[in-house]
Amino acid sequence: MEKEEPLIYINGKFYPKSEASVSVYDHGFLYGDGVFEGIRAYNGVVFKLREHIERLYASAKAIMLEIPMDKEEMVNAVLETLRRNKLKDAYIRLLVTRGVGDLGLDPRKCKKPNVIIIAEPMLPLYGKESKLRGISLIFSSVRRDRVDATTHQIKSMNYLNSILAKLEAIDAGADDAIMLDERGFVAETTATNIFIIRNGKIITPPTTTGALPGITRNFVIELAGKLGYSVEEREITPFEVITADEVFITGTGAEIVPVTKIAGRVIGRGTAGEITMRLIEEFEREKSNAANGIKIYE
Ligand code: PXG
Repeated sequence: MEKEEPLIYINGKFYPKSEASVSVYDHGFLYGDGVFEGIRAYNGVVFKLREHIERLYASAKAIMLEIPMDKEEMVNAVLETLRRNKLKDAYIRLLVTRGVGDLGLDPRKCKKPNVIIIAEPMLPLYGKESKLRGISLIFSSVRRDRVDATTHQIKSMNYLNSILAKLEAIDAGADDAIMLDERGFVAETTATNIFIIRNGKIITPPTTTGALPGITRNFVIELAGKLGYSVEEREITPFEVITADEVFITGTGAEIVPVTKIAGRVIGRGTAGEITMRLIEEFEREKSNAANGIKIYE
């Protein structure tokens, strides 16, 4: 028997993957004019779904895109997509594009945003062994977009800034890249937030560097508190990263991943650090806890 195709949500209807498409006149395609979320479900619980929906609507507000449904309807659309695909563990991509317009960039020509929800079984982003061995980063020469420009505080469909940095990382043979703000302070990586540990203190850059207010980042701050660590949000220099005892990154796809090499320098002892491991263990325990998300099936 052939494997069933995933069903994709587009504007309230479900289409098999091979038939799920949007117009080449959609300004999401023509201009990257839209917003998105990457979300995960663990064992029947959509992790921090309400927080993701809140951030989606905040991003939409920032680009003056009116989402044609309310937040509760959006929560239900995500849950329904997971049910239709009979998924308990999944990666969910939720997009709202400006919609179909003409070839000019005037958003007023786009009368109806497109709402798209894709849900698929999750493939681990960095693989299991990277959780123990750690990954390598470089410092990208591509600066994070300015907070008074196309800031990554908006989770928009324009990721060229990150992609340019990712290309640099690939070219250098590293797993990913740290992006600095225009002043030279550490912001985040191409698609994750970054934390460093120095003398038992956990530190992460503020979103004023242009870093996305990551949902995993917030959760890690919460978990650290439970484990008795406080997290300081302050500006971090490249020097402080290189000479840190431990470094790790956080994101929906990545979860928590130790960083053991940066720009050729070995971090700490070159393996996942002790506090990082404790946070990973706590994250593993908590990620499918119904208190941290919304149940798909009752
Ligand atoms: N910074 C940027 C620029 C991001 O795009 C994060 C940080 C981490 O945020 P969350 O809320 O996921 O903790 C992101 C996340 C993925 C994926 O599969 C994630 C993002 C974009 C594309 C894929 O993890 N954004």
